[in-house]
Parts: sequence; C-alpha cells; structure tokens
Amino acid sequence: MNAKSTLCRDTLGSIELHLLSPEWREPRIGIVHLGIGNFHRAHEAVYTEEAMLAAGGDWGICGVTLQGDVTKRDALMAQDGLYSVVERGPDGVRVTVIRALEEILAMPHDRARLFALLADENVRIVSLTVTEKGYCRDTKTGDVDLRHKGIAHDLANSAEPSTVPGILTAALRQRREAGTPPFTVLSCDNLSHNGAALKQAVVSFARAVDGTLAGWIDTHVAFPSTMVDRIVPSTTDADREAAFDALRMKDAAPVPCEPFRQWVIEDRFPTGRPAWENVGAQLVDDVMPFELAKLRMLNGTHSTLAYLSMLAGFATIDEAISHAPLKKLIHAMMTHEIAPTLDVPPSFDVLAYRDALLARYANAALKHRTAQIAMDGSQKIPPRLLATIEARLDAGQSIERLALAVAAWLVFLRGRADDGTRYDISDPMAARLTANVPADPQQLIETMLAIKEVFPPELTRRDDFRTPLKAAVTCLQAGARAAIDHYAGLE
Ligand code: CS2
Repeated sequence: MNAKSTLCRDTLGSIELHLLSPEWREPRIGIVHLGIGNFHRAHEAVYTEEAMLAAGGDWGICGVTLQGDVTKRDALMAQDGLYSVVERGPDGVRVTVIRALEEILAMPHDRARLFALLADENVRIVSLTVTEKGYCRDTKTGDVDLRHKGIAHDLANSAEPSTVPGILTAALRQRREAGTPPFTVLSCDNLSHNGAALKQAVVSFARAVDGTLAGWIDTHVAFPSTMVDRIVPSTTDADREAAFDALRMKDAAPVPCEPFRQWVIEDRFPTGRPAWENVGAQLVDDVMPFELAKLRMLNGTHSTLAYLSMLAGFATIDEAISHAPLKKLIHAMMTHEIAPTLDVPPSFDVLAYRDALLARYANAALKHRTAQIAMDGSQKIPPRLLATIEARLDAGQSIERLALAVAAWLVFLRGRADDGTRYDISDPMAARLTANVPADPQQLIETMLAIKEVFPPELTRRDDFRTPLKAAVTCLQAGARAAIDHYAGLE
C-alpha cells in the first residue's frame, strides 16, 4: 500500500462523499476529552464537528487515553486524528470520516503537553468518558475513595496525577493560580447525576490537598450533567473492512455504531460551548428525568440481557432479543417494573421509548457483544438495577424480574456458561467477586450481599429484596433458558 492509501488530512479530497461537509477550517483545540474510547468518537466528536460546521467556533478536540498504552494514540496520530464512523443500521452501512479530533495524547507519557493544554484559556471544556470506575468514588459516601491505590498515589505525588480527580484538581489549581477562568467539566458517563457525582469526587479530592482550592472549585467550576446515548460496540475486522471498502484507504481505527443517537445536556457552560443544539442535542435545565429513563430502561435491560445471555449462550444483543421468551421478559420488565419508577415530563412517552429500545436491540447489523456489556458489573449493577429495585420496594411494589437480573449477575460470577463454556470476569473488583462463588443459592446470596461497595446494607436487610432474589438464583440453577421461560410467563 502506498502512502496515499492511508487516511490522512492531505488525502481528504478523494473521499469528499464520506465527509460531513467538504468545507472545513482547522479549529484550535477547545475541548480536552479524557477517555478517548469508541463511544466519544461516535458521539460527542460527531456532534461537535457538526456544530462547528453549522456555527463555527474553535472546538477542536484533544483526546486523551489514560490507560498508559500508546497504541491508540499512535494509530490515530498516524492518520492525523482522522477516523471513520461506521454506522450500521437495518438499511445498510454508512461511513463518515470525522475531523474534529485534532490531537491525541497518552498519559502518563504526554503529561507536560496535557497540562499545557489544560492551562490554555482556549480550552473551555474538559469532557470525560472514563466509565464508572474512572471516578474512584467511595460508593457509600460519593466522595473520592481515599483508599483507592491511584488516589493515594495522586495525593502523595500531586505533580504527577494519574486519576481523573487528581488530573482535574491539578489542572484547576493551575488555572486558579494563573487567574485563568476555569474550564467546564462535562461528564459523559452513565452515572446518575453524573455532573454532581463528578463534582463531589473532584471537590473531595481537592479538599484532601488544599481546602481553599476545594472551596474555589465548588463555587467557580461548572459540572453540568448529561445523558448520552448511542450504542457503540468495540471495533472488529469487519469495521476495518467496511471502512476500506468505502474509502479505498486504510483506516486502522474506525468506530462502529448504530444510526440512533441522543444527547441531553444541562445548559451550564460559563465560558461557552459548541452550538450542539443546532445539530440535535437537547439543551435543558434538568437532565435528571432523561438520565434516569436511560439508565434504568436502556442500561438496566442491557445488563439484564448481558448476564442472562452469558449464561444461556447468546453472543450478541440482537441474538438475545430474537429469542422470543427473552424479548417478552425484557418487554415486561420495562413495562411493569422499570417504567412505573420514572417521573418524566408529559412529552416523554415511556412506552414509545421502550419500543424504540427493543427495535434498537434487534439491529442485527451491529453485533453488540453481550460479553462487552457484561464487563464491570460491580460498577454498573447499582445505578442500573439496584436504584430501580429500591424505588419499587419503597413504593411497596414487586421486583421479580429485576431480582432475576441481579441473580443472573451473581450466577455469572462463577465464570461458566450453562453449557460449561468458561469466560473471564472483567471487573475492577474481579479478585474479590470471584474469590468465593458458592453454588448453593443461599450461600451465594450471603457471600455477595456482604460486599458493601455494591449492595447498600439497608437493601440487603430487606426480606422483600432477599426473597425474590433467592427465588431467582434458585430458578437459574435449572439453567438460564429455563429461567427465562419461567419469568417470561409471569403475569
Ligand atoms: C452498555 C452501554 O456496555 C454497556 O454497559 O449498556 O455502553 C450502552 O450501549 C450505552 O450506554 C448506550 O448509550
């Protein structure tokens, strides 16, 4: 392959049809994004490029990987930050090359450059997709977990932070000392009240460093909440081939995704933001109803599908949802158990939302692996399922299907599908979760419910939680497919 056959800014002329617009003015960097995974590249980066095309502004993005691995940085920098978004829908594949990513950094290697950018007044937003575990929170208090290894390191070495609270605090301290207005911090993770949660993690970290700085951050830095939505699986060879077929050029880092996308943002950006509202984002005063609907309806059923599928042997979400009893169960779970816990504005039609989700899950072109969603259960189960369970129990309502979802996670931790196939448990708490996974339902429940980081003690004391959970774990002993049949038949 000659040089021209690889994606780069000099060769864009030959792929105009695959650009959002032939027009483009290279912007200065205005956004630093921590956690440059597939999700950001198929979501915020696309909205931001469209917003710049629609209304201008210097909102180029510098993406940062925090994993210590330079592979992603090098692959993207070798193609000048360009990559294709491979949209896979029932009507076919659409390949679009995105130009908004201007620079990619890898921590800890590029620390000096990162901090230079974070000090630069033109950087007005620092956004994040670092997943639940990136917040290093103590789940009981919501403050940063001072026993977390990375946090302890960052407190002892404040000039070389590696965690999200450590990096943000050091960067905000630089701004305060230089008299530069702070950037807005925009969490794009699937946490409830993600802006407030991040603010609490950062302010509590800063408090452990310098009380005055903590007070300044608390008063002067905006942490708007957002609800982000787009199903974005990990990249496969099929995506690299689809990009090559469309572009006739090699792209080492394409991102697959579904056609659907949604972004609801709390409109608090004291130093400005891209005109995201011009390109479909919803800027609102209160994100909470949207956020809860998405976390509980989408992410809650995603995790349910993932754990039942890992046991039953469904490799992808579309395969799982095409199993009629499982679809019936998920439909009933949303209708009877999740939707009634939501307090949404009258214009939000929850049942239409449910039907749209089921249609998105059925997208057979996407191949969203259930093993990918099954990762990090210790972080995902509380906001996605336990919060819904608590809301229902407090209202005196039943939780059979939600209990089955939690039970499926517990049984999943044994690391073996019903047909004997083994799989790995990928979770920041994996060592503890898998140290002892009793086969006996009662013992399994006792062992796991003792993990306070996941299960709030008030919840574990409730019989109206324990009884349906035990029934579900017991039912899963006969195999997940039999359990799905049983729960699908519930009235
Ligand atoms: C999924 C989400 O992997 C997961 O846990 O539930 O990433 C989901 O695809 C997105 O939140 C959709 O917006």
